[in-house]
Amino acid sequence: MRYGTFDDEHREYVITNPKTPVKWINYIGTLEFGGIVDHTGGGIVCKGDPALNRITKYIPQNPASDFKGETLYLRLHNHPGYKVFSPFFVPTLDAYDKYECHVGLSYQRIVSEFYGIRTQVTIFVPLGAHVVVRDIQITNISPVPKMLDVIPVVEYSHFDALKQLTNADWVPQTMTVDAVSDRFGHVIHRQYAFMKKNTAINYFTSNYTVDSWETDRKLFLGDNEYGTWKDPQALHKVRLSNHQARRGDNISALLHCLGTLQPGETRRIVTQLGQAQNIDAALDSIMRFRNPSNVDQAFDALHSFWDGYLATLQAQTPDAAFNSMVNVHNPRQCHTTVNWSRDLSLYQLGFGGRGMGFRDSSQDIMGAMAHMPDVCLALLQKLLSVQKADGSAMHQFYASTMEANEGDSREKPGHRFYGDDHLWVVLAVCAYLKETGTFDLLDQEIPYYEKGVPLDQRPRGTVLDHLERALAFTKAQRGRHGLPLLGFADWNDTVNLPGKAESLFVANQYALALREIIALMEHLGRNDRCAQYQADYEEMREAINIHAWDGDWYVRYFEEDGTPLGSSTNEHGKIYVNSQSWAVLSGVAPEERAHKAMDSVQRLLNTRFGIKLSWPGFHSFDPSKGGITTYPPGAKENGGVFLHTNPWCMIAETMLGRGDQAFQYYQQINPATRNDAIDQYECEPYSYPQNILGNEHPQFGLARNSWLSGTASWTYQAATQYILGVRPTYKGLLIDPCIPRAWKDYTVRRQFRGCQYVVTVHNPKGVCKGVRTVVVDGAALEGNVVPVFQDGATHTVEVTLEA
Ligand code: IFM
Repeated sequence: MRYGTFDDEHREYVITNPKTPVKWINYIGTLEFGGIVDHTGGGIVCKGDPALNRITKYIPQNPASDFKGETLYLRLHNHPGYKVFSPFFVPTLDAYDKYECHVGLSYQRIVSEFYGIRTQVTIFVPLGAHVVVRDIQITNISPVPKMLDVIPVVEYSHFDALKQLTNADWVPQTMTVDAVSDRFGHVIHRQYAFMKKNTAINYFTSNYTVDSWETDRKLFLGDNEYGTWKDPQALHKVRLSNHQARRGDNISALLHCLGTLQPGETRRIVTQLGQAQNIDAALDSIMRFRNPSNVDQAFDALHSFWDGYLATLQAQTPDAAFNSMVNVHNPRQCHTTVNWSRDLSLYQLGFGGRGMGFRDSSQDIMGAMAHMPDVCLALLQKLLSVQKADGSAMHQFYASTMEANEGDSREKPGHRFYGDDHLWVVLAVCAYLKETGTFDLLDQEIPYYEKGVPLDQRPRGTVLDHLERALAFTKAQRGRHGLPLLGFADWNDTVNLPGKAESLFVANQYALALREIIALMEHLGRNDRCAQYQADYEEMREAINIHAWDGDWYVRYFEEDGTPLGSSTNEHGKIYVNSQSWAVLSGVAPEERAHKAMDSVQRLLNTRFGIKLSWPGFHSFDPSKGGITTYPPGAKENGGVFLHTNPWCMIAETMLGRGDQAFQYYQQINPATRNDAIDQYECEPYSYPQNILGNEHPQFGLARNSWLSGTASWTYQAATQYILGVRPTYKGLLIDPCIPRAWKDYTVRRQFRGCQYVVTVHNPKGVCKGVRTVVVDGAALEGNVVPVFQDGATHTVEVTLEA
């Protein structure tokens, strides 16, 4: 426990040593208003769009010891002079007696003790509000009276986050802060960029008397900015300058003089950093959160939101780390990915390059839909609206404008599509229908995307039409073996083969999408549509098995001339994991090949930090292969442990009945089990990262790009639907566990279509898979699909396994 521990009772991770190997972050609010807060109190805040409406300036590449975005200083009157320190450790780096950062569900609470002063700061965005509240409680825990001042500080970004970094004249010329007093005498800083003055202002205020304030960084740090954030010179003067910045690097620093705190005495100050059209528009909100009891209520409401969100599924298994992830941190990360897609993290910096990814968000939805179906439906509808009339999809879009683009495929003439994007939405819609049973969605009309054409003039189609066009697009785009074309890339963005290369990932994904549509049509009694799709499925299965079986595994790609990639005949990239796992997921691999392929994954790709994406890595740049060869061997897609692919192997193993193997794959990427190697791993132990360096790299085991990864959704699906085996179907809740033999029993409480199912699984014979009996509310059930009850009641489901 070098840096912290899980506190499952409070659904927190508690960091107890601030010198983590990299900043460990948490999310507050949503994309509508919110951002990230690191474990030393720094934060990126934005409203609606981190690229075009950013509020705080946070430059992640600067050293961990630096001030970033927001902080808090305290100063003790030492007579003469002051002892200035930050209860967040950064940026003053004083020795602490206690430091805890409670990484909570949409809140960060930093509790520290320095110089006999205990400070607790709770940082959150109240539900639906456009303000970050910092609830600061300061207690004198020493035996003597202490005279104390409190100075919260924010540094603003230009609203255009990229401009802030690329133009050091225009940006500071436009930035302004002025100070106003409301009718209660409270100071409010109004910060804006000149051109936005009449449409949006940022404000910073508190509920305590402000002695004096500063808005210009240069004056705050002092000495022509040769002063530092570690020891700002302004804080050694009795008062701040009350200067209203008309240009420059804008900050808000508010000096509150608390006077003398007697031993045991506590004071509470609430700061607010918000955005509104003007101060008048913000006043109601400002007044509301000036009142600490409203802050308490808002915090309780946030708690209740998470109670509801997490109540959708709670499991008790014999494995504590599994329980911790499945009950709290994994579904929480799914919520985060639905909100932020791949836009804003400490690694994906929200400067406008990405926005919402079509394939990413389609998959994110699949992890969170049981917990927040309405939010997921709204996102699904947005995704369908950036699908094109030919069935393919735009690669990414910006949620604030709904403007979409083709991603990197724009760069290659003749490749203006990704082989996989559109097929993800087929899987997402089918998953949504299984979860909610709202089949009328299929008849809803949604426009197809056409750049430059007004929304009401775009061609439209029903959701079912969208799905069918997606399948038709892939069917029409096939290469020399009858396998789907890769386009610019498939799920693996970095293999960019010229010409009409074929993708085995897309082939299997297409086959799985066909299976899903067939099951849907059967369920709806539209058997007329099934025969053709069944024939398409058989055709694809045959093509894959005839052309792509390499002897011990499936190849991954065919170049235009028919040369395989991902074959034992290749020098680099002999085997890729996705063509193995997906051949099982799609049902394409016959049993013997399925076992062989997954055994090859185990033998050639597995490491103690997870399964590698491919092996061996490329050793030098080769433009004919694409982005994969820009990484050294073992990094990212070039043979790294690309975590997103691991849950697909877990699912494949459960489909083969190999529960021990599935669970081993689960455990070896569970960040909650990383304490043994945390200095090697470096990232947060409470969220899945995107990538870990593979064993061809000298820094094997180093994780990066935490939080915004498809790993969250798929690991959650693998754990809940395939290992615990509680899986929504059109007809009801399928119970089909595949667990480690050692698990004797476990319970899952699952809300599904308005009812609560309490599923208890008994495993008296120590098997991995095989349901012998299911008893629902005391009566034996035929089969293992628990029907949909319409009564809103709680139903008990007793399951016994036997091979
Ligand atoms: O699948 C992609 C994802 O869409 C973005 N990050 C990288 C993944 C693998 O290339």
